[in-house]
Amino acid sequence: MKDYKRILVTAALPYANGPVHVGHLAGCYLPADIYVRWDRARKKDIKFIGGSDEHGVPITIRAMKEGITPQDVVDKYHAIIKDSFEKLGISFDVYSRTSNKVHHETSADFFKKLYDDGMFEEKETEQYYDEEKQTFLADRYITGTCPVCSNPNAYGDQCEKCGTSLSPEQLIHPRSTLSNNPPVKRKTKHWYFPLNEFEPFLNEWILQGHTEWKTNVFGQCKSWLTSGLHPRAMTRDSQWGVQVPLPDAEGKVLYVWFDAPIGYISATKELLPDTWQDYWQQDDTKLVHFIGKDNIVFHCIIFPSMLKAHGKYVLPDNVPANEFLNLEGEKVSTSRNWAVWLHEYLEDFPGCEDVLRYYLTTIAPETKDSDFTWKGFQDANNSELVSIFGNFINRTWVLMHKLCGGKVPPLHLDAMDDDDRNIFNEIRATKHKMEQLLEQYKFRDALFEVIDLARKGNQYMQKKEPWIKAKVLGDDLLSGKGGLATPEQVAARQSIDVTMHVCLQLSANLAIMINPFLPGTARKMMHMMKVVEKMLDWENAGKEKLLSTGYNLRAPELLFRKIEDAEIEKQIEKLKGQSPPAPGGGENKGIVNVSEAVSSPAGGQGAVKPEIVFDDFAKIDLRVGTIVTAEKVEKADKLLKLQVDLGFETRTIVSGIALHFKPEDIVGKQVTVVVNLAPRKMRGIESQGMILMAEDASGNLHFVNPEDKINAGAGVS
Ligand code: B3M
Ligand code: ZN
Repeated sequence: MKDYKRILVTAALPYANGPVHVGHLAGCYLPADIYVRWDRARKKDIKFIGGSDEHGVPITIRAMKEGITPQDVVDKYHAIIKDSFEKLGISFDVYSRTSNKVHHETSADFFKKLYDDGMFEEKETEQYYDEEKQTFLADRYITGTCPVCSNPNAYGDQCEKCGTSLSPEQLIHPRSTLSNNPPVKRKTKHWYFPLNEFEPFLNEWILQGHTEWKTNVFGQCKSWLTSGLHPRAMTRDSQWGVQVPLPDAEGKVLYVWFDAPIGYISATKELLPDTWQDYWQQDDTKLVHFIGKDNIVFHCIIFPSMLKAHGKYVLPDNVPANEFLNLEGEKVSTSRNWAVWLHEYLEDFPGCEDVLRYYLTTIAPETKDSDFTWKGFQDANNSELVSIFGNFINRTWVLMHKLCGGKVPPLHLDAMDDDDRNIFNEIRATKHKMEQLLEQYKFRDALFEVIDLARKGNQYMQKKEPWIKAKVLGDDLLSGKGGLATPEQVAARQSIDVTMHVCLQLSANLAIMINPFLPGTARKMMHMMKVVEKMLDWENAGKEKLLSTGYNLRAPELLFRKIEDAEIEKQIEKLKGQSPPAPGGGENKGIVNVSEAVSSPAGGQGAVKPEIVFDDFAKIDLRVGTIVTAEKVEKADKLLKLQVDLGFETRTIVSGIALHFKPEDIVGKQVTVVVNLAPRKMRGIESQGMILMAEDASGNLHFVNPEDKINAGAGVS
């Protein structure tokens, strides 16, 4: 691994045309913040860059609709977004905005440098124009009839009914969504960036040089590069944005995806006017972009090509993009208001900022889309934060006050047994595992390790039962009145001391380990321990003597409170009131159809099932897996129990194929698996997915698999 001197972390700049929701937080801000907090605790030279993306068509449209200026729109939402991030502890070193002067200058200069180097091709093309609104129309703002499926409301870039990607010219009877008039064609000139010329560089840099990138990111890059890149217009006709810095460019602005990533550079300049170049132009900087999956092409292909073309800049070391977070089984949709907005959450659950951070990290869509449910949120709080982590800390503090006079008791080495020593081993092992996971951007698993350690703390305390030992001593001896007379009393005293000492050192370690994830909780613990922030330095993790013997500790504070059913029901009601879950609503017929097709194959002779829309199909997550073990299920002649390696994890799948295959014949075979099917118990075994099979005319089953062996986990679409 390269030895970096400094780290620069960026998180995607959210569009300031609306507030941010839980999907944004889970997708990139939270993982970025955890990573940054961990690096700060490791004393790395690290800067965390963020800001609002304040240009682009959606902002001008919103302004037009509301009869206000684009500046009004972005002022309003920038403030709301910034406030939500601050309250949730997203610890940017700078949270800037692309309407700032420094950004306009920086991005105009960047464009000018590429222009002067002869990088752009100037081309005149015809584009749709709305005469009434006097504006060129972005593809999304033109609707018309889909040439493929005749849906009358297809967009200029895609038909949402049949999923076909379109260009506005393909629409039958196009209309402007702004005025509802048919648009006219107008000639317009733009500057094109020759992305195609960067293919050799990208092929080498990504496909050969960054095979360690997350599979979802690497896979998307590969597919873009395989399909071939084309020149892209880097300017637009608009009044809102960064003016194109050329004499003959009246009414032209930089394309929002040209200027937005440069926003990372301008924000760094704002933060470090004198030293920003160290972070952007020195080879020993590790640049990491945290983003959601819809931004992969911009951060892995387009922006790096721009940086390369410019010549002076470092390229990202990694782009750990997340997949999407759904809400109660449906895609988050801001236009349909199907979302949990952060500013509303903060109002509804004051003091529960860390609970949201916790739940979102445990369900982080790191390898595949995941689902936010209010019930899941409540469970994560009540049965993990309250019952495991909070419970351990609380018991430790209460008992320490009750049995040890509020002081850290001594550790009697001779009185220690394997259980006591084992806790220290567990602490060190957890630290080590966390480091490996965090280094690989596996935040969910790293957090699991912390909770697991707290769970072990509870088990340890339960086994040691210091409260039972206390009975041997009685109140007077416990409080130090009178000497310990019998060997039994001495042993009891020592056992209590050791247990509580171990639990306290474990608590201090837990504070360090939870800190990157739940900083508010770590602060409360610091207060209870009466320690300074320095104790939370990562180098202290794993140490056995963080709190000195005899040190007086404060009274316990409740770290987490229970979340009641009524609070959850209120949120679910609120969500229901916001919008119907999906166009057409209700059950997802697509999945039902597939599962029926597989469990009772039709052999190809059956009637074609009713039509589904692309969205239904897109919900099914299909992956290639490799069967690693196979065995018969007792008392079930048709079932085989399989372990299937899916790349990101190995799952147990029960499949009704035992009459067709011998277990030993199918180990090593590749199969296609529906990985997001709700788990189902069969003969007491939970089946976590379903294998696709094809049935031929004679009723024989065949696996559906790739022609050549490929990596487990590969997506099928
Ligand atoms: N504003 C898109 C988004 O919020 C865009 C990201 C810019 S990052 C430079 O998804
Ligand atoms: Zn269509």
